[in-house]
Amino acid sequence: MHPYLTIAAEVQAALQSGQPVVALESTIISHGMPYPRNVETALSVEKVVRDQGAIPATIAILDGQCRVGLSAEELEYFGKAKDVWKVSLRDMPYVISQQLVGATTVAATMRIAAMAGIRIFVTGGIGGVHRGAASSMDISADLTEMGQTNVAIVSAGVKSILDIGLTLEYLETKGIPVVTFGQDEFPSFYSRKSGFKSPLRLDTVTDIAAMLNTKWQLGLEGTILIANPVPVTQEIEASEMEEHIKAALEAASAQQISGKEVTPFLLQYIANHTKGESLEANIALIRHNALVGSQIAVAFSQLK
Ligand code: PSU
Ligand code: MN
Repeated sequence: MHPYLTIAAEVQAALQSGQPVVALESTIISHGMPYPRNVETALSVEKVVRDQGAIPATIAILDGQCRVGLSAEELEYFGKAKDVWKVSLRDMPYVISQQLVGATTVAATMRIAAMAGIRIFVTGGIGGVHRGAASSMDISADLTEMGQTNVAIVSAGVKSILDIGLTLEYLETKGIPVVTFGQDEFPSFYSRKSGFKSPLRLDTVTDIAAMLNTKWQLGLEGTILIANPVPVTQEIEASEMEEHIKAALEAASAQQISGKEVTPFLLQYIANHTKGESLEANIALIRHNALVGSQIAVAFSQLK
């Protein structure tokens, strides 16, 4: 066993017996949503995973350990505590050696999931290439990690606080397949549309599981990004979101927000200025990703 890895007994048992396990991130809990909806969502997402016959494993950093599988009390703590670090790859050795509390981003979550032997990871939205990256060089470590770690990601596409076109280009450069589930257009988180055609499309979870198996058996390292569009009834028009995104970007620039604070700032600003509508859409799409991701995990476990 890895000296910095603690896997919950239930998750460990599932991994040993080849049962499907779904990894979940914690930045979304500590930095992505307000309390108490964040904790309610984390618990309900775990329930969706269980209802599909898979075991949920929420990942975070606690007491100098990478933790895989949290208790309800621990989820509550991550949702409530004010001093939780947002931990991407570069923060891991600091937060772990200093025994600080850390919520993991997509990049750190997938790395820890891989250490534990989990192959499927469900989240809301990934980080990517930011608008204005040509001068800011703000490109999320999620993207580089996705090029090298063999954990599939189910997300609702890429939030348009990012430059979606440049993010898709970067994914292509890194050799990362992008597959949209059930439609031709790549979705943009709150909206089923983005204005960009998805590089690939598959319509069944068994086809997605087969593609994952094929990629990794070929020795091609890295993720497959599975884009799962938000349910029609919860969708927010891209044009409506665009106003709020523009305002958020202007506020970030005026307040000189930089580095790891950029993404949480933009998310918070948009949540505050859309009167809860975006929060409801956010919760609905994560639950839907958990449903589809768990079905993929079940199909994948039956292949092996
Ligand atoms: N995008 C979202 N919601 C999120 C995040 C991104 O729509 O919660 C979080 C994820 O944890 C992601 C991280 O991994 O932000 C990316 O942060 P950065 O851009 O600083 O790499
Ligand atoms: Mn960044």
